[in-house]
Amino acid sequence: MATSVRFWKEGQRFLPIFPQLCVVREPNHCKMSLKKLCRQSRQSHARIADAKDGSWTAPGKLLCEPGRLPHCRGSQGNVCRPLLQLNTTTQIRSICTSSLCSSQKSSPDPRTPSDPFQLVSTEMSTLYNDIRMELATFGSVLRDMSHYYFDGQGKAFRPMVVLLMSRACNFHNGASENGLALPSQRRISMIAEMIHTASLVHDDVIDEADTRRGKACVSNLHGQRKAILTGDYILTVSSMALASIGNKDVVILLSQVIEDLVRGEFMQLGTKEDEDERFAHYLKKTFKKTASLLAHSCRAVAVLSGGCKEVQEVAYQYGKNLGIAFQLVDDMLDFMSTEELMGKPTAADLKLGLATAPVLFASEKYPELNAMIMRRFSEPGDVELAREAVTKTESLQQSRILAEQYCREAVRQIQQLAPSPEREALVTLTQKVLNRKK
Ligand code: GRG
Repeated sequence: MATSVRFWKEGQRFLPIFPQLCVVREPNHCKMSLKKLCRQSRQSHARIADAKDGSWTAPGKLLCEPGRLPHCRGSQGNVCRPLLQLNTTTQIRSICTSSLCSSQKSSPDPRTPSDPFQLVSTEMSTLYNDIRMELATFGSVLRDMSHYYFDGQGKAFRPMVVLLMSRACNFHNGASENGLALPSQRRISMIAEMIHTASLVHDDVIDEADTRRGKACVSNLHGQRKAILTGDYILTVSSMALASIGNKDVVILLSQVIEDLVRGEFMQLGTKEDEDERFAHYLKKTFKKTASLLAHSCRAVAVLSGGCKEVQEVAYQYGKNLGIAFQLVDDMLDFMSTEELMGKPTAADLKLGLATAPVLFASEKYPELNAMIMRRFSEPGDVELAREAVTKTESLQQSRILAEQYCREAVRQIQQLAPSPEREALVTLTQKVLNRKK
């Protein structure tokens, strides 16, 4: 294994990868092998988990166990303690452990399942129908085109996260009497799926894709011009649904997502000349293209639950870290999975000129990849050589370790909320993201 992962060195290259490390700049981390760091941290994490183990105080009490947020009083937010800060080497190492489950010591409610899909299945069952009703229009072509992807064939990952987060925050804040998401929060889950779908429609135009979810994509069936308008239409209807919630803060949060999506797509069109800046550029792009939607939607439902700033931040950080992990796994699957499983061509990123995490890791060992990255794998043989380099190195494992780091941070964040089946489901979801095959 290429044990010495160079981005551990001080400076531009590693700080944005593990933002938590920014607070310390511990010189001993320089050039420390990822394996060694993970081994050491596993031990220290076990100690931290032991120390943090304790019972959750009943709703209404302001004090809670170390590392967990007290309940918020409405949206004033002045009773919450600041989030646990990562200030020491031990704490930093604690987020680098390999076992996600080890941090789940505050026992989940054993009576209720923490299966993410099952928990919100009732609320999800009518989601696509409700979205199709929003998109109802007199023009039958536009209606059919905009309904095309709301057929229950997608993973519906984003609405599921949003609904679970809504319920976890509501429980923490005592904001819902029936344990379900509030109507406004459910609307955010619909809006998140609509924004996601609009971006897929546009993405397929930009990438000149043929298939998506195992069927011909909209632009393939109806041409690029109508596909662009369909994406615009879905986006517009989602914006109207957003405005109808009547909360200015939430409108600002979800509008930021749209800006991020466009900026992220723009960033993907360019390549950083400076090798040291490439990983940071890739992760920033990943946040904007994929994680921003989850992060801001999660914050929006925390706002709607009356969560104080700290709870909002927990929700945002969970969505952000889970979203980055989701994209890292997506980028790995592009090298590992099959078209049949994914419902879209694999090995596609290199052909589109994109250098994702596996290639960036492989370039540590094969510096000749850097020239190919710069010319976006445009010369004959580039794609094949890059694929070979990824196979020959441990770059896929390194990408997975990175995804695990983000999932671990997502878990650490969400565990600051009061324990509930939904909170446990959000923890379970991090493992599902890591182990997904499509
Ligand atoms: C129109 C809002 C808007 C944006 C235009 C084209 C563009 C700017 C952004 C592209 C964003 C994009 C497509 C990011 C990819 C995110 C991603 C990993 C998609 C795959 O998500 P899955 O696997 O898909 O959840 P399913 O099919 O299950 O929904």
